[in-house]
Amino acid sequence: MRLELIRGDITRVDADAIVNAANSALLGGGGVDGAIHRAAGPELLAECRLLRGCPTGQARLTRGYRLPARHVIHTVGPVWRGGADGESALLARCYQSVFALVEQQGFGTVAFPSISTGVYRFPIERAARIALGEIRKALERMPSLEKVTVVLFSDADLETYQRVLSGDGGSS
Ligand code: AR6
Repeated sequence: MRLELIRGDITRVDADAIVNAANSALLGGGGVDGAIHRAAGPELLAECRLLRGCPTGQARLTRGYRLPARHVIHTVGPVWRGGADGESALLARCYQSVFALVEQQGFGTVAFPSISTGVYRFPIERAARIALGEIRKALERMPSLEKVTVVLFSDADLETYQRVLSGDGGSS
Protein backbone atom coordinates (compact mmCIF):
# COMPACT_ATOMS: atom_id res chain seq x y z
CA MET A 1 0.00 0.00 0.00
CA ARG A 2 1.44 3.36 -1.04
CA LEU A 3 -1.12 5.23 1.10
CA GLU A 4 -1.05 4.77 4.85
CA LEU A 5 -3.31 6.30 7.53
CA ILE A 6 -1.92 6.26 11.06
CA ARG A 7 -2.67 7.85 14.41
CA GLY A 8 0.35 9.58 15.87
CA ASP A 9 2.62 12.58 16.14
CA ILE A 10 3.98 13.78 12.80
CA THR A 11 7.12 15.14 14.45
CA ARG A 12 8.18 11.51 15.05
CA VAL A 13 7.75 10.40 11.45
CA ASP A 14 10.79 9.54 9.32
CA ALA A 15 10.18 10.66 5.73
CA ASP A 16 11.82 12.69 3.00
CA ALA A 17 9.38 15.44 3.99
CA ILE A 18 6.66 16.09 6.53
CA VAL A 19 4.05 18.73 5.82
CA ASN A 20 3.37 21.59 8.22
CA ALA A 21 -0.09 23.21 8.51
CA ALA A 22 1.33 26.71 8.89
CA ASN A 23 -0.05 30.24 8.74
CA SER A 24 0.89 32.81 6.12
CA ALA A 25 3.60 34.39 8.25
CA LEU A 26 5.50 31.06 8.44
CA LEU A 27 6.83 32.06 11.85
CA GLY A 28 5.34 29.25 13.91
CA GLY A 29 2.13 29.04 15.92
CA GLY A 30 0.06 26.48 17.80
CA GLY A 31 -1.12 23.01 16.82
CA VAL A 32 1.05 20.94 14.54
CA ASP A 33 3.02 24.04 13.52
CA GLY A 34 4.14 24.64 17.10
CA ALA A 35 4.99 20.96 17.56
CA ILE A 36 7.11 20.89 14.39
CA HIS A 37 9.02 24.04 15.36
CA ARG A 38 9.66 22.72 18.88
CA ALA A 39 10.94 19.40 17.59
CA ALA A 40 13.00 20.85 14.72
CA GLY A 41 14.72 23.49 16.86
CA PRO A 42 15.37 27.20 16.35
CA GLU A 43 17.21 26.67 13.06
CA LEU A 44 13.83 26.00 11.43
CA LEU A 45 12.45 29.39 12.45
CA ALA A 46 15.64 31.04 11.19
CA GLU A 47 15.18 29.48 7.75
CA CYS A 48 11.45 30.30 7.75
CA ARG A 49 12.21 33.98 8.37
CA LEU A 50 14.13 34.08 5.09
CA LEU A 51 11.02 32.91 3.20
CA ARG A 52 9.01 36.05 4.02
CA GLY A 53 5.66 34.30 4.30
CA CYS A 54 3.48 32.14 2.07
CA PRO A 55 0.01 32.80 0.62
CA THR A 56 -2.91 30.46 1.37
CA GLY A 57 -2.85 27.42 -0.90
CA GLN A 58 0.88 27.63 -1.66
CA ALA A 59 3.81 25.71 -0.17
CA ARG A 60 7.43 26.34 0.78
CA LEU A 61 10.33 23.96 1.45
CA THR A 62 12.82 24.00 4.33
CA ARG A 63 15.20 21.52 5.88
CA GLY A 64 14.06 19.35 8.79
CA TYR A 65 16.92 20.11 11.22
CA ARG A 66 16.41 18.03 14.41
CA LEU A 67 13.36 16.21 13.06
CA PRO A 68 13.70 12.63 11.83
CA ALA A 69 12.28 13.92 8.52
CA ARG A 70 14.81 15.43 6.12
CA HIS A 71 12.58 18.34 5.05
CA VAL A 72 9.48 20.26 6.02
CA ILE A 73 7.01 21.46 3.40
CA HIS A 74 5.05 24.34 4.91
CA THR A 75 1.62 24.97 3.45
CA VAL A 76 -1.07 27.43 4.48
CA GLY A 77 -4.58 26.01 4.59
CA PRO A 78 -7.75 28.09 4.38
CA VAL A 79 -9.60 29.29 7.46
CA TRP A 80 -13.11 27.77 7.33
CA ARG A 81 -15.67 30.55 6.86
CA GLY A 82 -18.76 28.46 6.15
CA GLY A 83 -17.71 26.95 2.84
CA ALA A 84 -18.81 29.63 0.35
CA ASP A 85 -15.47 31.39 0.27
CA GLY A 86 -13.49 28.98 -1.91
CA GLU A 87 -12.23 27.01 1.07
CA SER A 88 -12.47 23.60 -0.60
CA ALA A 89 -10.57 24.70 -3.72
CA LEU A 90 -7.90 26.33 -1.55
CA LEU A 91 -7.49 23.20 0.55
CA ALA A 92 -7.11 21.11 -2.62
CA ARG A 93 -4.52 23.60 -3.83
CA CYS A 94 -2.48 23.07 -0.63
CA TYR A 95 -2.12 19.37 -1.43
CA GLN A 96 -1.36 20.14 -5.10
CA SER A 97 1.31 22.69 -4.11
CA VAL A 98 2.92 20.20 -1.73
CA PHE A 99 3.00 17.47 -4.39
CA ALA A 100 4.49 19.89 -6.93
CA LEU A 101 7.43 20.37 -4.55
CA VAL A 102 7.62 16.64 -3.83
CA GLU A 103 7.87 15.96 -7.56
CA GLN A 104 10.38 18.74 -8.19
CA GLN A 105 12.61 17.47 -5.37
CA GLY A 106 12.19 13.80 -6.26
CA PHE A 107 11.03 12.84 -2.76
CA GLY A 108 9.83 9.27 -2.34
CA THR A 109 8.09 9.53 1.04
CA VAL A 110 5.92 12.31 2.47
CA ALA A 111 3.69 12.59 5.56
CA PHE A 112 0.75 14.98 5.99
CA PRO A 113 -1.24 16.15 9.00
CA SER A 114 -4.92 16.94 8.48
CA ILE A 115 -4.47 20.48 7.11
CA SER A 116 -6.93 23.19 8.28
CA THR A 117 -9.00 20.91 10.53
CA GLY A 118 -7.68 22.26 13.84
CA VAL A 119 -7.44 25.97 14.62
CA TYR A 120 -8.75 26.76 11.10
CA ARG A 121 -11.95 24.71 11.77
CA PHE A 122 -12.38 23.08 8.34
CA PRO A 123 -14.91 20.20 8.78
CA ILE A 124 -12.92 17.00 9.08
CA GLU A 125 -14.97 14.75 6.81
CA ARG A 126 -15.00 17.24 3.99
CA ALA A 127 -11.28 17.84 4.46
CA ALA A 128 -10.64 14.09 4.40
CA ARG A 129 -12.42 13.72 1.06
CA ILE A 130 -10.33 16.52 -0.43
CA ALA A 131 -7.06 15.28 1.07
CA LEU A 132 -7.53 11.65 0.03
CA GLY A 133 -8.72 12.66 -3.45
CA GLU A 134 -5.62 14.77 -4.07
CA ILE A 135 -3.32 12.12 -2.58
CA ARG A 136 -4.83 9.44 -4.81
CA LYS A 137 -4.33 11.65 -7.90
CA ALA A 138 -0.72 12.30 -6.97
CA LEU A 139 -0.01 8.60 -6.43
CA GLU A 140 -1.46 7.79 -9.85
CA ARG A 141 0.52 10.53 -11.54
CA MET A 142 3.88 10.00 -9.81
CA PRO A 143 5.28 6.47 -9.89
CA SER A 144 8.36 7.70 -7.99
CA LEU A 145 6.18 8.43 -4.97
CA GLU A 146 6.71 5.36 -2.78
CA LYS A 147 4.60 6.24 0.22
CA VAL A 148 2.21 8.93 1.43
CA THR A 149 1.31 8.81 5.12
CA VAL A 150 -1.51 10.79 6.69
CA VAL A 151 -0.83 11.21 10.40
CA LEU A 152 -4.02 11.80 12.40
CA PHE A 153 -3.80 13.16 15.90
CA SER A 154 -6.90 11.49 17.38
CA ASP A 155 -8.71 8.16 17.02
CA ALA A 156 -11.82 10.03 15.86
CA ASP A 157 -9.92 11.78 13.07
CA LEU A 158 -8.29 8.49 12.03
CA GLU A 159 -11.70 6.80 11.92
CA THR A 160 -13.11 9.60 9.76
CA TYR A 161 -10.25 9.30 7.25
CA GLN A 162 -10.57 5.49 7.22
CA ARG A 163 -14.30 5.74 6.58
CA VAL A 164 -13.83 8.22 3.74
CA LEU A 165 -11.05 6.07 2.24
CA SER A 166 -13.27 3.00 2.32
CA GLY A 167 -15.82 4.90 0.25
CA ASP A 168 -18.37 5.33 3.01
CA GLY A 169 -17.77 9.01 3.52
CA GLY A 170 -21.31 10.32 3.14
CA SER A 171 -22.06 13.26 0.89
CA SER A 172 -22.02 16.38 3.05
N1 AR6 B 1 1.00 15.52 14.66
C1 AR6 B 1 -0.03 15.34 13.81
N2 AR6 B 1 -1.14 16.11 13.83
C2 AR6 B 1 -1.20 17.08 14.76
C3 AR6 B 1 -0.16 17.35 15.68
C4 AR6 B 1 0.99 16.51 15.61
N3 AR6 B 1 2.03 16.66 16.42
N4 AR6 B 1 -0.54 18.40 16.47
C5 AR6 B 1 -1.78 18.77 16.06
N5 AR6 B 1 -2.19 17.97 15.04
P1 AR6 B 1 -3.76 22.74 13.40
P2 AR6 B 1 -4.77 24.26 11.05
C6 AR6 B 1 -3.45 18.00 14.27
O1 AR6 B 1 -4.56 23.58 14.32
O2 AR6 B 1 -6.16 23.93 11.39
C7 AR6 B 1 -1.42 26.95 13.90
O3 AR6 B 1 -1.39 27.82 14.99
C8 AR6 B 1 -4.64 18.70 14.87
O4 AR6 B 1 -5.28 17.87 15.82
O5 AR6 B 1 -2.39 22.39 13.78
O6 AR6 B 1 -4.30 24.13 9.63
C9 AR6 B 1 -0.74 27.54 12.66
O7 AR6 B 1 0.33 28.39 13.00
C10 AR6 B 1 -5.51 18.91 13.63
O8 AR6 B 1 -6.21 17.72 13.32
O9 AR6 B 1 -3.66 23.44 11.91
C11 AR6 B 1 -1.86 28.29 12.01
O10 AR6 B 1 -2.03 29.57 12.58
C12 AR6 B 1 -4.48 19.11 12.52
O11 AR6 B 1 -3.21 18.72 13.08
C13 AR6 B 1 -3.08 27.44 12.33
O12 AR6 B 1 -2.76 26.73 13.51
C14 AR6 B 1 -4.37 20.55 12.05
O13 AR6 B 1 -4.61 21.42 13.15
C15 AR6 B 1 -3.35 26.44 11.24
O14 AR6 B 1 -4.54 25.75 11.53
